[in-house]
Amino acid sequence: MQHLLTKLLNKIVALFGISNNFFCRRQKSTSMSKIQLPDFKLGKELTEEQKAYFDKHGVIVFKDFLSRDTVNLYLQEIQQVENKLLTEQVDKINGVPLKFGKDENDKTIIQRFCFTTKFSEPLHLLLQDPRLSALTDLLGPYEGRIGEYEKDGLVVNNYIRTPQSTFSQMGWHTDSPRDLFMGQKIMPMLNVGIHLDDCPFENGGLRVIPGTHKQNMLKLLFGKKYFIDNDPDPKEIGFDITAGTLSVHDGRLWHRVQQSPNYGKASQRRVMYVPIVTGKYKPKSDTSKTPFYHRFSRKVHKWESNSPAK
Ligand SMILES: O=C(O)CCC(=O)C(=O)O
Ligand SMILES: [Fe+2]
Repeated sequence: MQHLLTKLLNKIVALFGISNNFFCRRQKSTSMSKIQLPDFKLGKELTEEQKAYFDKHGVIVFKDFLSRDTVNLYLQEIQQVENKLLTEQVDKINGVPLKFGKDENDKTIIQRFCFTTKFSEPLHLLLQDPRLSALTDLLGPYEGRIGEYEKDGLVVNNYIRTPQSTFSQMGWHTDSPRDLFMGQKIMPMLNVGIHLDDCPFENGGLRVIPGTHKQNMLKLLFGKKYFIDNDPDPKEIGFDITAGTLSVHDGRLWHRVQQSPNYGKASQRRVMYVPIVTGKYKPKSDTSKTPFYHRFSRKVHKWESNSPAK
């Protein structure tokens, strides 16, 4: 049986062209349920302790990456970009659909932006911060780069729980299979989150299962029902996030976003994400096609927004 499974796994690995030693390290069991975060600060170079922590858990959190003033500056920038995109009735950027919803005052809002740096010089400059370049070390031995023009570029997620919001949570997923939907082999990647609202654990937010970045390919693809499963996992952990915190998670890590128990402004959570990628440089442009998985995710969100759990 073990032999058969190994054969099957190897077939899948061969099919998707993934290097064996990348995915087949065994997942270590972990029973972290309480959040005990070391007080990491992000400098121009990572410390050995930070690297070891990330290697073990597949996630790391750095407090006070941005000051409150800088957070406010970026929030204003995002507001301006939103106004511009709404006025110009833009619904896709570089082939990637924007996600629209309504806030507590029934005003149309954009709940997921992508390639945001295209419209904002301060946000473009943010991605040149040497502290972000330092994070590429976490992708080692692969050579990483900040994906400003790749995948979805700098994403802004704006979660809010209102009757007509289309985006107040996100089901379990890893970020890896998106490569498969793009007809590419899975490459290692990191997702860097820059958090713009205070979000204590009790208000929902990011939940991850530490250590799952070392799971094998079968678990990565079939361990949970992608985006449909919103159920808490006994092994998941969450964080007390303050505005200006930076998080990094490995693209292979199982994660989700827990819905806030509050409604309206009190439920709002804005977070920017930028990928750290490796491999062939594949920038997107105005002529890029819409990836297939966006049609699927739209269906899930539509279904979610009509479900009684909201
Ligand atoms: O909003 C978050 O913290 C996570 C978002 C996420 O996992 C994603 O966009 O893939
Ligand atoms: Fe994700």
